[in-house]
Amino acid sequence: MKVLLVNPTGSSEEEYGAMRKASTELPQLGLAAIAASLLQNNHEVRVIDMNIDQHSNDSLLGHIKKEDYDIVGFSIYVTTLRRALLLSKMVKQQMPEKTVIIGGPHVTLYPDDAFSEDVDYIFLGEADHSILELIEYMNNGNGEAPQITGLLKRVNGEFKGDTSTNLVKDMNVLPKIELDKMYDLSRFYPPVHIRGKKVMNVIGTRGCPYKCTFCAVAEINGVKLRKLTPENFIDQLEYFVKQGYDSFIIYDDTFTIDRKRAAAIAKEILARRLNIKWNCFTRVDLITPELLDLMKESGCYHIMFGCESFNEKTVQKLKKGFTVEQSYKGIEMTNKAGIMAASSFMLGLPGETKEDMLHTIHEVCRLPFSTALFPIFEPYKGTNIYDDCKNEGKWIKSEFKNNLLTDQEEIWVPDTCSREEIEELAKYAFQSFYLRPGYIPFLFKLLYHLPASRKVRFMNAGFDYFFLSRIMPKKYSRGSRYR
Ligand code: B12
Ligand code: SF4
Repeated sequence: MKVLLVNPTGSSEEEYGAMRKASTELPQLGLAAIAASLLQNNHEVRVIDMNIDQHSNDSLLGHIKKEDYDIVGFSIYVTTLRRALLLSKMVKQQMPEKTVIIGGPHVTLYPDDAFSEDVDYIFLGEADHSILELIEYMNNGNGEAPQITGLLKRVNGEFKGDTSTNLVKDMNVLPKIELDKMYDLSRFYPPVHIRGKKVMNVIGTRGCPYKCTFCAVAEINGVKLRKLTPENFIDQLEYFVKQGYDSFIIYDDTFTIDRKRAAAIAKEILARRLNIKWNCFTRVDLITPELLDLMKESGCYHIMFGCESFNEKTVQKLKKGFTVEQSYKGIEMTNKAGIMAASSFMLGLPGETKEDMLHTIHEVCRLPFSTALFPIFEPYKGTNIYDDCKNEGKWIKSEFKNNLLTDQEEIWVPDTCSREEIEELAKYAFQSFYLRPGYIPFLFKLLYHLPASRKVRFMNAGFDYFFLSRIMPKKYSRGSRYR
């Protein structure tokens, strides 16, 4: 079969607005995993990232016609749902014989959002194996509803099949993801602040046992942690090192969740003399000084935490499973180990007053963070907090949007303050953090390690964001990801 897999992102401008020069585009690993399974089984596959490959909706349609794919698949995040459904409609209108399939985190949580006459199959959960089962089913004559875990088929206008979420039992049996066989890797670009000349993203675990109320990972990838062995994980890194990559973003939700494994990975990086730089995401309560030292020695220079707030009642309400005190300690420990600490802080959470948010912002500015993000909270369907939001705020029509690409007109606002106030606080937080004199040493450190081309991008992005977006707010809007 000839299969096209599409990441239907908007352009950098749509998604990042004034921050587009600081934008990131790295290979989407979900599609890459499916492509790897297909390639291993001798199917023809092409993966398109609409932003990177610079495809408009029409040019994508032209490409599908020209290449005559049998199956066209779209990966859906909450932000890309609307575009994926529009593209499905365009495909079906012009080429009804094509099989349109849909999968990804958002439809795993909310399959009904993709119940459309333009979609033939919906995959719930991880499709590494089930994509092959679908092809076998299609080759075998396409009966009523397939008996494949997590696969729904449109039959007479209704979706039928198995509604459970498909989770791969053992990541180690999956084929190696040879990204260079699927994408033109030279066209991707990493976040501006990442060290190293050539940067690649990798993932070595799936699932998370924690129950943070705003997060959907447990729903999407399950509560059971599945992991590549340190050897298999390092093989993945080494594959790229041999191609000249010297820097990695490890996208595991919580890299140090298994501290023994994290230490084994660091040791293996040193043993194989990979000489790389890397950064990861983890929790403040899952690090120790010894582990951090080892990570630093093996090239880790930056860790992204999710402290979320410096108000104890909020952190407990979010069921983060740690205390504010542990956040303070974790940040101190990370800095002591010589690793830069970054964190995200959501503004406009249910129950948080303006004073609570100001307290968090002032604490963030006081502490040694190299990067701080202040996204405006949005309740996503499928998370526990979504229910809290019904009692502690309301959805209103507003000139502010949730996500540019979802076209969702209503936004959620807490009872405690207005959206205008939260927008103001978000601006205030960014300015207070990045434009204070105390940030200068961090800025120099960040810039010092960047290759020249990215230094220019970094400075450009800052200028657009802090200056041009103020004097020309229409032209330099903040985009869907940095609202
Ligand atoms: C890495 C990551 C990113 C990276 C992606 C970059 C990249 N190039 O990889 C970045 C930082 C850019 C990002 C951005 C965003 N992300 Co994000 N991200 C993740 C993260 C941590 C890992 C995703 C991943 O690579 N998983 C590993 C792969 C193998 O799994 P997968 O992608 O789920 O793919 C499997 C299945 O879903 C399925 N599948 C996927 N696509 C398709 C397509 C077809 C046709 C089929 C059949 C199957 C299928 O099969 C795959 C293989 O098993 C997840 C958390 C998580 N653990 O899922 C959040 C997560 C997916 N992100 C999330 C969100 C909300 C966002 C943003 C909207 C945040 C924001 N406001 O800016 C943006 C949206 C980006 C966009 N363009 O749409 C949410 C999604 C919730 C939702 N309802 O959609 C998650 C679940 C985190 C959370 N807090 O709950 N993200
Ligand atoms: S926020 Fe992180 S630790 Fe919490 S459930 Fe999500 S992935 Fe797990």
